[in-house]
Amino acid sequence: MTELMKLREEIDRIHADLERQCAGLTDRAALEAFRVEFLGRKGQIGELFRVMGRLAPDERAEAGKLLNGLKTVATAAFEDRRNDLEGTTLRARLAAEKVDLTLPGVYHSLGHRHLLTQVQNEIESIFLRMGFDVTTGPEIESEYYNFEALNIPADHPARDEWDTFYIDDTTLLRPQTSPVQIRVMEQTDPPVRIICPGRCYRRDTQDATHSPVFHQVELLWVEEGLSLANLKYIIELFVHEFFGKGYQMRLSGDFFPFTEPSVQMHMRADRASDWLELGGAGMVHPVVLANVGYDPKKVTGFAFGMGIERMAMLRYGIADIRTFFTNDLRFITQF
Ligand code: 2NL
Repeated sequence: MTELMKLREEIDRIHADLERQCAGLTDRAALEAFRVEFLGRKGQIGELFRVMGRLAPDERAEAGKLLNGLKTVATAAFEDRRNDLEGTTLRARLAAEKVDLTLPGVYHSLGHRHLLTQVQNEIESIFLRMGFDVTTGPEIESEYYNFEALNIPADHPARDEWDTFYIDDTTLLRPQTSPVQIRVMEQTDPPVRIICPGRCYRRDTQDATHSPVFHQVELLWVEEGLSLANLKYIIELFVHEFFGKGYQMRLSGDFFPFTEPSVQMHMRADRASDWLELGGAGMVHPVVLANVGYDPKKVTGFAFGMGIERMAMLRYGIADIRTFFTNDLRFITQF
């Protein structure tokens, strides 16, 4: 048997062997071992190329063709198997990582602002759009800013201890935000156009409409030539912005020591019969203007005050003011 014949037999054997082995490969490590075994530099096919040296020159061309053919077959078998295995791996991964888009989502509970804060922010933005500044001031106040400056004499019932929490003889928790306006006017020349939202305190017995802690927004506009008509226009604008167009408003007489004349503000849904109280208002009393150094003959102003809880209760039909402060999530999460 010639060397070439032996080579042919060897090629056939290796060919059969590699096809059989290749079909049984099931993972990357085995595939790599296969590559080294047959196609590596010292692999079975590589070794056969060394036989070439022992062949007669006229046999070498054919031997080369046969060996190259074997190498091509082995390479193709290796690559096919590799592609197969990678496809299987990919399919397995796709199956394992499949996302079922029809499953219900995971609920993440997000916090949000308390209804009172939402309502206060909304009231602020309505008046900011009208050109008012938002100002705040201390909750612990002196009798002067809270009462004297506001023309509330010492014997006025509002000064009574029963209404106000006193810290000492002349210091108290503010029962309204008016002292903020006094402080602003003391430091600013007219025109003044501000709203003062904030927490207030009163020694009321708690019930559905009274809380010892509550929130108020007061508005103040002082400038030359303002009248009650301007006040009425601003309130009406606010009612339409905050509650909606389908509401009417009405002013009726009242008394406050710090305004003259003083009025009560009411609103009513177009089709309703009951008037709902919004708060009080009036033209700033000349004595108050003089107390902050303004000339009451030159400038006039108007002011009003309303409860933020009350605005929220009217808009959302909330029956009890205490629900704002008990932090029951069944209430809070509704808004
Ligand atoms: C109410 C009534 C009111 C004012 C507040 C005010 C402030 C200054 C001068 C004059 Cl600095 N007035 N504020 C005026 C009228 C009524 O509040 O029922 N509040 C809930």
